Amino acid sequence: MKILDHVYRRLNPEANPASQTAFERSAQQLPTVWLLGKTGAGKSSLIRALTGLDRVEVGSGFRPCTLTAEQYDYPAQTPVLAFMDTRGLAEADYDPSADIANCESASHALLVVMKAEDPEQSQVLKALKQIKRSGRIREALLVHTGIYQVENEIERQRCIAHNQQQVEAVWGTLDSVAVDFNGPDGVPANLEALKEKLGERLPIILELFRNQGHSDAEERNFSELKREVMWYAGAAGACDAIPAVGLVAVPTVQLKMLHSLANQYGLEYTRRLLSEFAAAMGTGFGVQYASRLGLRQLAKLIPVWGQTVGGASAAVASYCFTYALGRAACMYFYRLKRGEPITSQELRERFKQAFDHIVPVARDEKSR
Ligand SMILES: Nc1nc2c(ncn2[C@@H]2O[C@H](COP(=O)(O)OP(=O)(O)OP(=O)(O)O)[C@@H](O)[C@H]2O)c(=O)[nH]1
Ligand SMILES: [Mg+2]
Repeated sequence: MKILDHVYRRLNPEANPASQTAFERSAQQLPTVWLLGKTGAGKSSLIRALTGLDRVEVGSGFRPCTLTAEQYDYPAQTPVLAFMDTRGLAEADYDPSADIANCESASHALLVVMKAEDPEQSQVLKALKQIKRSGRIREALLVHTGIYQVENEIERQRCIAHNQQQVEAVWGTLDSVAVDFNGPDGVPANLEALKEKLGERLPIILELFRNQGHSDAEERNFSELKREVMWYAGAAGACDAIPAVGLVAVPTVQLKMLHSLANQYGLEYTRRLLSEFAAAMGTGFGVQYASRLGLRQLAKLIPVWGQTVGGASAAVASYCFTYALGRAACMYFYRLKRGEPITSQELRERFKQAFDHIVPVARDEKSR
């Protein structure tokens, strides 16, 4: 019995516009890093330091999001995260309400970016006051940039403390991190601390940008594809928010993902390949999957592996399921390509591990 295969076989991804809607919906609700800071504060430098990409690569042709901000999607082709870069701050009458509204539809973190050497922050403080008053943005972090541009250490600490006080006078106590994107000897300083603090607010940051050691070649291979798998997972999670398409769209998204992954492992994507993967995942897997799918209750898939992700929404379950399926598929394709055997148990363990691993990110993504 290869029910997973049967489910997929009935679907033709090319002929199914539902999944297109899901990708669009997902792209509109990306977790968002909101950068608030004066011209020259280091907002673009921060995006570059995190992503390791230059401005163009982060998101060529930024998406217009509000009148006063530019949005860069990351990665550009398979976006899972957005950076909203304020540009209206230079205007004396910057009104952050449109930017606040933009952040409300997605999980987000507000980063207040200030050059340590620059005490003139009146526009930023004015905007912060309004944001505070709105009561809608809670997750915030103050980033002191260019700290080594102030050479004297005592002076440096004084500058940082001054900006910190100015901000706290408006916002209240606020966590902060002091960095330099071009520190001593041209090496960035405190980038890891920035990632950790940002990751506390948006778990996806750690998933995307933390330096992760890979124990073997298979994991390294997957890490190259992880962002793409997350992109498909995001689309699958978005399906549930679109009435009447979730049932068809979720497996369609997964099918597209398997197709793309197989190709990237140098395998020809055929029905047979799919059947064999489904068989390798194991009969129980397929049966559970198909029956639950019929109920449109993907969330109920979770107890299949004996876990309790209390209160997980269908969107979270679809996200995690798709991610874990992609992870397991990569392992399968890797072994297949090398002519090495793989057991159902190995695959399922990989699936379960990936599922558990991605829950915090899925919650973050789908917490609105
Ligand atoms: N040494 C040092 N230079 C920095 C740092 N951050 C930014 N800069 C420099 O400051 C200048 C402005 O930085 P950007 O990142 O472009 O600033 P921005 O906030 O994006 O500015 P706008 O796009 O004009 O709003 C650039 O020349 C950067 O190289 C830092 O941490 N250390
Ligand atoms: Mg910039």
